[in-house]
Amino acid sequence: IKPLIYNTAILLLLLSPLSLSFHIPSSSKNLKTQSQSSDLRSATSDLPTPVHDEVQKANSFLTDDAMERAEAGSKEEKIKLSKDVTQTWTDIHAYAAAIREGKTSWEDISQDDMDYRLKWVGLLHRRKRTPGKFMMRLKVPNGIVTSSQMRFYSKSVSEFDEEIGVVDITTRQNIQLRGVTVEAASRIIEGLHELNQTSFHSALDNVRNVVGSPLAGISDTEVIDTRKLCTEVNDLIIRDASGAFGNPRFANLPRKFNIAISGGDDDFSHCNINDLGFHAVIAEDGSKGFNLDVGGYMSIKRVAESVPLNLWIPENSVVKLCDAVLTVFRDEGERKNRQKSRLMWLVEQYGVEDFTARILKEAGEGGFRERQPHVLRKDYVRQELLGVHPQNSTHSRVGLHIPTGRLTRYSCAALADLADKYSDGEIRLTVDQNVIIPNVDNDDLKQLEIEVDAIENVDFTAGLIEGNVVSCTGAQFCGLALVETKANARRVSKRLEELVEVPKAVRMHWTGCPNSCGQAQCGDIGLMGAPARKEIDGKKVAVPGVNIFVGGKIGESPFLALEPRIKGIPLDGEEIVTVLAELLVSDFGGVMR
Ligand code: SRM
Ligand code: SF4
Repeated sequence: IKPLIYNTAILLLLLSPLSLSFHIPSSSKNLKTQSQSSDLRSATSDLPTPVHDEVQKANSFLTDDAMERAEAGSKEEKIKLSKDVTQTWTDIHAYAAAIREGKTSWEDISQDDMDYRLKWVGLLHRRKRTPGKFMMRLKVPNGIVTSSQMRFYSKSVSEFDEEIGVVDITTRQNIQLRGVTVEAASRIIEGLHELNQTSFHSALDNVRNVVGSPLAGISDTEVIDTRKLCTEVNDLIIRDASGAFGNPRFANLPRKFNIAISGGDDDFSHCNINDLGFHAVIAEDGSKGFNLDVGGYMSIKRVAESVPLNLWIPENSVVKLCDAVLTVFRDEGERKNRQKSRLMWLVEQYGVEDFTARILKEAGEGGFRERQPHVLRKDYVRQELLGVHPQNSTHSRVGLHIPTGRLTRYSCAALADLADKYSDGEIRLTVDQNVIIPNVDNDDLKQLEIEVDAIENVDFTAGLIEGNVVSCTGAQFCGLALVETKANARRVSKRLEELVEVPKAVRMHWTGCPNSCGQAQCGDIGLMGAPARKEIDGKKVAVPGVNIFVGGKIGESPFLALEPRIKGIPLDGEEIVTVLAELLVSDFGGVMR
């Protein structure tokens, strides 16, 4: 009887226009929408099979306690409760169909769907900067992309205006497509699914892209190859019990959640700023596994470095452990004050020891042990990612610089061609927003260099300053930005490269606001959007500026520069260049050219 009831319920739900959240205000434009409700029904009548049926809604996984707290929780919690977020996959098809048939426009879609719930399928409405257009955030576990996927990104954004139809590599080794319309969104996601990739679970209160080592499987010093693990953890998050994309179990978390898996001594994944950071360590008896750090995060109100647990996890229990932590976080995490919803707050509420006991209870048997000693080998030097590096006696990996991670439709297509020709179709992304072409035959390196030189926005070689810039999205697309970042980062680093010679790489991290998506506190130099004042015509006026952080460290001895050393430097003009040039000389051994 039960399946019959549920199936009937689904049918009714699908046929009901009420499941769609078009908002019905009183302007004449929207009166059009009301009069079109029957049209809308016909537009929705041939909807695709929804990903989930009634028993599998995200909210049905909340415990009674979590549900009560969500009901009394933040406005975001209420939006997630008022319509299950898993419904958005069905909704986006219906909205697209209705718009394509000229029956409505994106402006008639409720703001709760447009600006919030649709994030569950990876669609972030850029209302402030490009109204009606989305950024679509994908999932790229371990940052590994195939040439077919890269070509698909190019094709997908090619139907949008050239200026906004671009592709970004993110600081989580991930891809974002821009300029996406409602009409195109569901089609693009279906195309991704055909290529075994998704945008689901990438942007709402979900687990973000699982970051791994960009040198997995191609580094002599690696302890554990992170590729399989990142895929397995990603599958835990994004796939339901049948293996389909979209997992209601973890679709309504209290907040975003970051997981990083480091396969060796370089910690390319930045474990210290992730909610879960797995450090590969060989146990005293020779078995492979990970020490676990928890609670790292950055936000406007608080930047917290992760804390170590007295816990070592065998390689084959990582998924189990992630499952346990996510379950505890989903059921017990804060749902009222979003500034206190990140995992660290729950860890602190328990205390580190009790938190460890709680997640172990949830996980059950898994061969877990006490944290294992890890001593950095004496000859340790962090491996370089950019440039040509031997992989074995016949092949090399080639790290290409992508200025501020921004790719055009043409550069994506060209990268796909390069990968097909030189690396069996494989492209790797890094958290520094660059790419690695692995497995290149040494005999082909010269030809590869010639071909890369012909591609816009892709550099075979880059300066020690320009090549090490990281930048968040900034004001071009991000509504939270205080300043433009990517264009400023490129202009300023080019000038600095001309002015100062530095003895080694200087990592400059640009971030448009204190959310620190560009991880300013990790940079050798971090630049964070902030108010500044400048004298214009004898008067001090407010202009966009930056606060400057100095001394962040990544890798095996990470350090977050929590307080800015210099504040309020205007971004336009030369002052920012002068200030940074002085810093390069005073702190980084730079010499003026
Ligand atoms: Fe972020 C919000 C972009 C990595 C901390 N981040 C946003 C939004 C979604 C805000 C918005 O709606 O506009 C930005 C979208 C702009 C756009 O159009 O691209 C945005 N964050 C990014 C990306 C694209 C920056 C980049 O150019 O690479 C990165 C996407 C990563 C990914 O693939 O998923 C990105 N964001 C980060 C990181 C770095 C990291 O994960 O290593 C952080 C700090 C680490 C962390 O999360 O703890 C970060 N983003 C935030 C926060 C502060 C979180 C908090 O707990 O308060 C916000 C604000 C929020 O979530 O409410 C935010
Ligand atoms: Fe936007 Fe601020 Fe994140 Fe930059 S740091 S992408 S400006 S939210």
